[in-house]
Amino acid sequence: MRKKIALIGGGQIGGNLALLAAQKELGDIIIFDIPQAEGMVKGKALDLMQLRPHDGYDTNITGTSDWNDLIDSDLFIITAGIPRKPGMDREDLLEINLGIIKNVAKEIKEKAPNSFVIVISNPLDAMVYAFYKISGFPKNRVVGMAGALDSTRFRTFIAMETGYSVQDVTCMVLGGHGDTMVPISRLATIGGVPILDIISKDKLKEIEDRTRVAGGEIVKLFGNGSAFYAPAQSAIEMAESYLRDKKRVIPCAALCEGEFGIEGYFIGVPTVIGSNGVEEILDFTLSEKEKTDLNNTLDAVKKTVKETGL
Ligand code: A3D
Repeated sequence: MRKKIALIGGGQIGGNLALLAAQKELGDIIIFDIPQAEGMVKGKALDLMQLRPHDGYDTNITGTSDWNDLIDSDLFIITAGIPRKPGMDREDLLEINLGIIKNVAKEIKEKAPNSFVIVISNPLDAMVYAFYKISGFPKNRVVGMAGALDSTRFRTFIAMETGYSVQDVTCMVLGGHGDTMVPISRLATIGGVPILDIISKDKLKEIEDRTRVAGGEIVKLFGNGSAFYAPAQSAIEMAESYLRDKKRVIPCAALCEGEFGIEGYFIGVPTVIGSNGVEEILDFTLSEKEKTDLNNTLDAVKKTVKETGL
């Protein structure tokens, strides 16, 4: 039987999630949005159904604003909420998106208590925490998408700078999904060759700085709304690893209980995702500077989480 994939929020990211999930035949897809946007998600679903003959995939895609259509879904990806506008930081979205996440968590707990949930709505580290607290789901079934995107941005900028294939650039970005995120440049390689043997320290610093504000760079260019293609694909990699038990190692916002010395917060760490959801966090020894940076980003996450009042 095909898996049932529920996309909560059918806006920019939600629409692209549906396209990518369909093209990968991850399961049947339901795009959910508020009643005022029901026509929009039904229209997107129908448009995507009509794309299927080109690619030859047989998944079903539907749109709805009725939670009853989501009963027993296997996987939820949540983008419900508002995105940033120029001049806003992610924390400015807290009040509105928290109200939405609280409601979504209650519904998912009732309609699909055994599902796996990927949260994308911002401010990410606080929204995934709020979902976890309100749903009461076990920690292996709640995760936030951020590090996958931040790392892919870091990889992209390294590939753009060097001209080498982006496929061969490996590196990770840990910490909160904000300007305090921590690119772990020490471990970055291109085809296994340490990055600092290829580009200068100064250049690398420039790339790290650009990575930290990469989301804002796109918000400024758009003028209205935030990035959606790369965020959607980042979440799909996580979803695919869960649905196909791939056990990929992806930086994700997972609940730390002692890993990296962090207790009780969701924050970006290297996470193994398989059919049991978040199966493991790969803890490793950080340099003194990385430890300081991670504590700094943790402080930022704690501050936003505190504002949720949860
Ligand atoms: P957008 O295109 O506005 O789509 C959001 C959708 O959510 C809209 O269609 C709304 O109608 C819908 N919505 C609002 N309230 C509800 C509700 N109660 N139930 C269901 N749907 C609802 O935004 P987007 O897709 O560009 O971004 C979605 C979210 O992702 C925003 O909060 C962004 O800030 C966030 N985002 C996160 C990242 C990360 O890396 C974590 C990256 C990019 C965007």
